[in-house]
Amino acid sequence: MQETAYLSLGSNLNDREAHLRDAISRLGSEGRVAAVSSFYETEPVEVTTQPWFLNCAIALETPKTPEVLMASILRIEQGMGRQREQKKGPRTIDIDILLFGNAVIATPKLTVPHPAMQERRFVLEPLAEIRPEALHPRFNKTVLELLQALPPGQEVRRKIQPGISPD
Ligand code: PH2
Ligand code: MG
Ligand code: MG
Repeated sequence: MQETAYLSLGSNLNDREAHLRDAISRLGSEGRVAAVSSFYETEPVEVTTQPWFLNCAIALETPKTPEVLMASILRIEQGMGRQREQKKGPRTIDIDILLFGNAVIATPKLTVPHPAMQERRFVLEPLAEIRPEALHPRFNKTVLELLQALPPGQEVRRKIQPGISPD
């Protein structure tokens, strides 16, 4: 069985665009990359004293379970040289599972939907570009509704058309 997972990707070290492209290409081994948003220049939130991020969202159709996909994501992050020094600090690549079909998961290793996605413009804007009608199964709200409910703030600028077409 195939499910559609929505992932958020972010980088704020060195060649951020190359890191996003590399991660998207590696994620292609975990399923079919069905949509890729534009790349957005985004103000750092939570840990605000770090460089601006490049963020995007993708849709991945995958036969894997959420747990197996999460393990693959950790491997990809490690393979791309991610160091875990400061929590929420600068990173070559961060890949987060936002939604996985209608799954609601709360285990020590994995929380789906992503517990902070509803607060983050850098997540919701790219995701609304590719799938505004995707449903958040805990809140029963669409991604577009969550985006429209955000308070003002958190600068997010659409920057690069990735030019990656789904296959
Ligand atoms: N990721 C964080 C914390 N803050 N800010 C932006 N703009 N983009 C991110 O990807 C990001 C962040 C923790 O994962
Ligand atoms: Mg993250
Ligand atoms: Mg992460």
